[in-house]
Amino acid sequence: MPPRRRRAAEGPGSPHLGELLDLERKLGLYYWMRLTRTLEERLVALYRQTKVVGGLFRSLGQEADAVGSAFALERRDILSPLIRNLGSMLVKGATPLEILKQYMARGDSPTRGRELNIHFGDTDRGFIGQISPLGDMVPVMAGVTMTFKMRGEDRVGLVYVGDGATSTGAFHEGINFAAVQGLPLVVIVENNGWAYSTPTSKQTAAAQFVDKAIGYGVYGEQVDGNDVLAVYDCTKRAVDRARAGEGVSLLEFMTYRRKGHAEHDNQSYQPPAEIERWAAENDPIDRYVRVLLDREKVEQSALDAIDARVVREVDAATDAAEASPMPHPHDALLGVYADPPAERPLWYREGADVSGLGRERAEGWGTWDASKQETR
Ligand SMILES: Cc1ncc(C[n+]2csc(CCOP(=O)(O)OP(=O)(O)O)c2C)c(N)n1
Repeated sequence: MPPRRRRAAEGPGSPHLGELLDLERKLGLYYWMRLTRTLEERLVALYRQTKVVGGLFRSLGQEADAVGSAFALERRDILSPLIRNLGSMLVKGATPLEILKQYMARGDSPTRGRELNIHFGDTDRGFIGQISPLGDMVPVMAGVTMTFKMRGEDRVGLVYVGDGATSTGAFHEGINFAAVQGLPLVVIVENNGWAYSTPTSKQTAAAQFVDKAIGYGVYGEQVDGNDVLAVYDCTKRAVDRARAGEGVSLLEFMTYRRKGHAEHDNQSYQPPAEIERWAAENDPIDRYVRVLLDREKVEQSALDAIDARVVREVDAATDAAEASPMPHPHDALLGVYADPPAERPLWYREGADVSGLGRERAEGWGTWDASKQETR
């Protein structure tokens, strides 16, 4: 089956699932995109104050891709995010406070300062902890969705890969296996033009990533990744197909990485005019604001109220994160050795009071209650 390129190819009979969303959900999409951007901007300020430990990864210009796709999932579905999918994790229930504590390596962050940035997961909320090796989460998600199929669970998996990750063996093995097994998996290739300093033209000889769907025998679709309603529409269709037992989809989101690989990268290899053009003409939030104001007839004051709410939430989370403690050195041992020890403690543990730590997970972590969330 030839991959579909864009919405127009569907014909008049096919409704646009994004446009069909009610206004509350459309405003929800705006909230999540604005929250993603504001939270990342706050992290940049903290990074410059040397309060962030390790690297800082931006998704500037890719907020629609992350938010619109995660929005197409149900609570019971599982997604596997990457460093540019902060928005996906927020939609799935990760909180700004957790993100800030992670980036600042605080002792009561989800990983207790033992991992950094957005490298953490919670299967209860439906996002898996990410790892750095590119493409490796595709076979992992093939395994996750295989369990859904074997147990007869009505659940779908979604995995993100960058254009660079498509060049790995793991990507190929994972998507091929999932395709052959007919697993309920959506594979999203975020084509943002660059993989570190490698442009897409040096990544693949294929004209477009969506063409790879033909080789794997799966459904494929390419979409404007900076149009949040189109992203939702395309992802929802793939999710519905997966849920209906129609197997794997490969979706290519056309977007652009407006910042360097991470905050330390000065992007000297990216043509400045290219970055400026995407910022001026194709910012996903600017574009969506125009849709809400002009087509949906939303009042500017309604958007201002969402912006103010986002700033309040990020301010409160920043204060709480800054007030939280750095990890206790003994935390590094928690969950590594049996407690109480089966053997006499190692010399450096003797006399150490780790009893107060008690739990493998930090206080409040893993106790998130989906039913109490206001939005989504
Ligand atoms: C197998 C593997 N090779 C190399 C790297 C180093 N590396 C980390 S991110 C990155 C670029 C990723 O580009 P892409 O997959 O397009 O995602 P993007 O950063 O553009 O979102 C590279 C080469 C890695 N993490 N794993």
